[in-house]
Amino acid sequence: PFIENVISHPEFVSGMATTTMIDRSPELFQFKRRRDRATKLLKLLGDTIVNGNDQVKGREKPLMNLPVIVPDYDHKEAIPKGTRDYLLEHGATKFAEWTSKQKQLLITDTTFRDAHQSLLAARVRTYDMLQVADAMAHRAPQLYSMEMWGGATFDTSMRFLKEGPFKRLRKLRERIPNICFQMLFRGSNAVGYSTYPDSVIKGFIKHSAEAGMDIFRIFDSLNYLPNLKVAMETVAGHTHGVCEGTLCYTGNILDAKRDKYDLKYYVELAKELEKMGAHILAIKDMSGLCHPFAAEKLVKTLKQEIGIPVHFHTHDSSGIASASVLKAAEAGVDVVDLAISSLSGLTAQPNLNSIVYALAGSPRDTGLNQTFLDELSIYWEAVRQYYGPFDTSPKFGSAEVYAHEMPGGQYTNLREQASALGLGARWPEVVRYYEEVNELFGDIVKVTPSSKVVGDMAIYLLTRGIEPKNLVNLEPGSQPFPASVIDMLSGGLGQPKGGWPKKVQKVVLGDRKARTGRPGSYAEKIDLDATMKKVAKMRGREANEDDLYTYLMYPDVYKQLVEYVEEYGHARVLPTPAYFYGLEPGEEISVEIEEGKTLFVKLIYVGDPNADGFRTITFEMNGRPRETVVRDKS
Ligand code: 3PY
Ligand code: ZN
Repeated sequence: PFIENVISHPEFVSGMATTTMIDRSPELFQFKRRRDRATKLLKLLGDTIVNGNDQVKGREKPLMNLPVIVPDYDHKEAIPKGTRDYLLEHGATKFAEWTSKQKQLLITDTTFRDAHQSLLAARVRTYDMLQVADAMAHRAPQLYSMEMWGGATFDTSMRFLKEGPFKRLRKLRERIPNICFQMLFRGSNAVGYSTYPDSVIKGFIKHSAEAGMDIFRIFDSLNYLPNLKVAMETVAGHTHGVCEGTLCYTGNILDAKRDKYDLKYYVELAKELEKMGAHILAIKDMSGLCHPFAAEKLVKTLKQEIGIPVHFHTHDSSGIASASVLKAAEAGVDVVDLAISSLSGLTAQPNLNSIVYALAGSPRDTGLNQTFLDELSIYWEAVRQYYGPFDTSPKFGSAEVYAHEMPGGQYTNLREQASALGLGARWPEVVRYYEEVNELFGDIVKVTPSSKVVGDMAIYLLTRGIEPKNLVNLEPGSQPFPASVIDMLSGGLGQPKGGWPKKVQKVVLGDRKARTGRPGSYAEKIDLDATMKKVAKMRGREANEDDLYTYLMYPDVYKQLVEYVEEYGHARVLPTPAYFYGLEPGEEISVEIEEGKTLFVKLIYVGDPNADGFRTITFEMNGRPRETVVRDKS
């Protein structure tokens, strides 16, 4: 039973309490922890009510008028078996063979990762995913996988949502044990933007697999294969997981004038990836440049040239990517990535629900439950309203993407970054600079992190009024170019096809030397045990591998998160409207601060600031009045 405090402890009540009673009664500390949690929660809510959440400050509060209807499922039914059960039973090689043999078009749902990364600047919170997790496990066991981790979400979940990324993985895994989870892994850049030493890459992958990850889509932002080797070997050799070797698609294989990235280039890459041990080949069309006829040709050719299944990933920036998916399906692609209707299209993946409908009754019928998918769409449509301030994708599909080639996942983020720098009104110029910087760099594959470097340089040149075409006339080494640009042109991300343009490299690097080897081979070594101790010291408790690898990816962001949690507790327990926008007087929410322990919190009154600028905020918590004092920073 829950023991309220020392004086209600049975031993105390019996009059037999001794001085060791407190030591022998850990439940008393549990109470203290709960009280701490409740106090911190009120502080967080109070601070949000008075000062606003930094993420949405100064932006209009969105209309949140649609009811949130969480799809139901049969609570008495056992969770049906899914792809993960097959994988765990038969292993990755057999899993890939099974994939190849399926007649139906297999589907990866990207709603929990790429879709919101690409439409809502990666801001969707774990809370909103967990609400539908049980229903997904029960009613969508036919899904091939759910992409729900990696890419930019590892960083943004901490930085902007104040959540631990491993917590997301673990919580979802608990609720969805049957469908394969999939992540996007940036080769030797892991889930960061620079090169990590091999030991970190290996450790991160093994640990993620233990935490519940199944399918690892491993790519390199320049298609520089040596960067993929360590990650691919670790997945295939040291985990239960599936190694998805990835080629990043750029250019246009049907345009004879753009011959840097032609069909032959991709076939060679695919064959290499197969030789390197990929269980599956992914075509990663991160910008949505693989138009329907290119998709048809590419898939048909790859299916003839390699023996492993092919998984097609694209973005709908052009507005015609669902045609690419259907052409790929006709050409025999095994798996495709799609997103639930209300989080699909534009810079995200094409519409899952509509493709499922279109294929119903055809030889490639997906077997998915249309009714459930449509219920999910209604749920996400309502939840999407909460994220209004980040919902900045273009309003229509546009052929301009074929010119600027910006990845879907970068579009909303770069737009956010440009606005933050006061360049919001100059967005068309940002786009033009982006395109010209790509040419300056020799027409490279653009995907994180290389795409971020192009974006950084575009913004740098634009803010300084330097036209990209004039860059080669600058004095070498005379400009404080962004560190990311200097790093990339010195070989820090690896080598692009054909190497870096010499003149540009000279201007950017000045006297610095460029390297041409595999960056991971000269990345500074990291002592994992010593780092673990350092993290434990920072936390004042024993550290675990979730802590270690989160810290290794983003040391500063992790440290800020730890400090935040010490002050405010776990923000992830708050419903999303309360997290971003606080509460209105009279508004009540329920918050599960820990499994089975729910608080009902109602805002009663926000006091005027006192002489020192502090406001007292009165809440009602489980029916009792509680106050918190917050400094008004305005
Ligand atoms: C990422 O690396 O975050 C991407 O989504 C690349 O497309
Ligand atoms: Zn993508």
